[in-house]
Amino acid sequence: ARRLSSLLSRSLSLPPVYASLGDHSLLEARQLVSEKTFPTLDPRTGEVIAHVAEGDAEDINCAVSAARKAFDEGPWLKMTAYERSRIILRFADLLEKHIDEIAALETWDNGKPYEQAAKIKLPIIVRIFHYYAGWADKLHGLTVPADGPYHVQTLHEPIGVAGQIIPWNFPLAMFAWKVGPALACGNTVVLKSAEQTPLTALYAAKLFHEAGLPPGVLNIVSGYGPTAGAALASHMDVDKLAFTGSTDTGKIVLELVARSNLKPVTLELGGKSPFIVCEDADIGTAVELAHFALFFNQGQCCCAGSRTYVQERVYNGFIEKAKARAMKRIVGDPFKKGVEQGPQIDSEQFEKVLSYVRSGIESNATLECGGGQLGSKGFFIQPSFFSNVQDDMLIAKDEIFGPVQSILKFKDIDEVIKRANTTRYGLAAGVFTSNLDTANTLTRALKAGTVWVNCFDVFDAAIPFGGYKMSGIGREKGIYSLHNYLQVKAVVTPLKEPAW
Ligand code: TXE
Repeated sequence: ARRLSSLLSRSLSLPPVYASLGDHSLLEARQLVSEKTFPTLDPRTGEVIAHVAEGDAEDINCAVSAARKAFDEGPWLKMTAYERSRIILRFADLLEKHIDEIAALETWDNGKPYEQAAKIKLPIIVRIFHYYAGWADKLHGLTVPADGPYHVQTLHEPIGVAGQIIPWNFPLAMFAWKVGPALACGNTVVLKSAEQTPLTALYAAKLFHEAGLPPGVLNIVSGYGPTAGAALASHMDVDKLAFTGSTDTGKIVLELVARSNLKPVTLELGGKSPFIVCEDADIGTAVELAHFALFFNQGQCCCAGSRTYVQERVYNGFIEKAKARAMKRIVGDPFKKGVEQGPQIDSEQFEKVLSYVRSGIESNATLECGGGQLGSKGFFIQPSFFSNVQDDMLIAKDEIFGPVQSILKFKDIDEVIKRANTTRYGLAAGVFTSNLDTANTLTRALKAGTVWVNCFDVFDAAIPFGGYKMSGIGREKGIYSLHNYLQVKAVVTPLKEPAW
């Protein structure tokens, strides 16, 4: 309690629009622009944690000009890549040192279980920054064997000012996936956090400042999508935009980009990922991982395994075990030890999830357990479980983004491939089988950016992540994300003497 109350006072004193102090300080700029604030709520109770200053279009302008100045005038780009790498490493070390506080802040603002945040999520985030720090001094172009007497080389250059818009389901992980590669490649950043979860990005920016990041290199704007987010997406002086959020908002962002300066865009959007359990799978493991694939993070995962397809011979046994597992799920205060599931993020998401439960019941799927609010305070939902789900039901087509598992029956592999691919999404898929040929057939046939075989939600800094179809454009993490933040310049020089 003592630690939390000290955190509270510190979070209240965090600057609303944070840039490193110095010549380009946005702290001064902010006095001139938006003086509005918005509350960020504790999803356990719906009560206000803190009032955070609300950045709007003018604040975005200030942040972009600070980032532009830092990019054009240095010292960020004038540093050696090794020096930039050292700053990112120092930040990662500070993050590691403050894991307990940051995990507490993340739980408080977002509702995810503290144990999961501190022991699993934060160490992965630290690892992401270590990974990208390692890349900073290894980004080089090629020499190209072109026809004719020319020396041809490619230079890999940072793009410039990167605009980044992130969601609330994994606030600091999304910060890491975006800020890590952008800084490693030498860009400067303006990041708009989600209005539901502004706190950890501000805290992280403070640690970046402590790590020695020069003024103006990383600018965090807390604020709403249609104001601050839209201003960032349509800004003429932003050179690249990365967005994670809903498919509908992704379309709006793409339109704003098209109407402004055609900055390159990466989008990481929604999903309705199939989780396929074949009759020869280890059913015990499949039950546990299907449960994890759907319920992890309160079901608020873009890659949640939200269509569990089970082969008919093992269907009844699977239902029995999976239902028992869902009923055993421990839901409660996410700060309590052993709690597996906290509250949904806010009342809007809470209502959305419950309306999908009603839709499942109305369309005659069988609600095996759950289906309602848990307790009377905050946004807690009972782990909910539907059997007899058909492909054309809304609960099998839309992204519910909550703790609602849907089980569908299938006969054979060809059929399940067709059904699994009949969706506008293509983010991820899970395949459970002990037969290598079946695994190979499925992994090649499924239209998804990630296929996990006999495992799920394995996130590693080096593994690329992104979607087919309406789940997005481009890939984040791994070497693939570096391409998002680099320009390739071809340099062609005549050779006096032919080289041959
Ligand atoms: O998302 P939005 P919301 C899905 C999930 C969820 C639904 C709605 O199904 O139920 O989206 O959630 C910013 N211009 N995902 O409404 O609107 C916004 O401020 C520029 C999946 O929270 O997409 C926030 O920072 N930006 C997803 C970010 O976009 C705008 C994670 C995401 O908000 C904007 C979250 C605008 N006009 C929700 N409007 C995933 N892929 O993991 C909003 N934003």
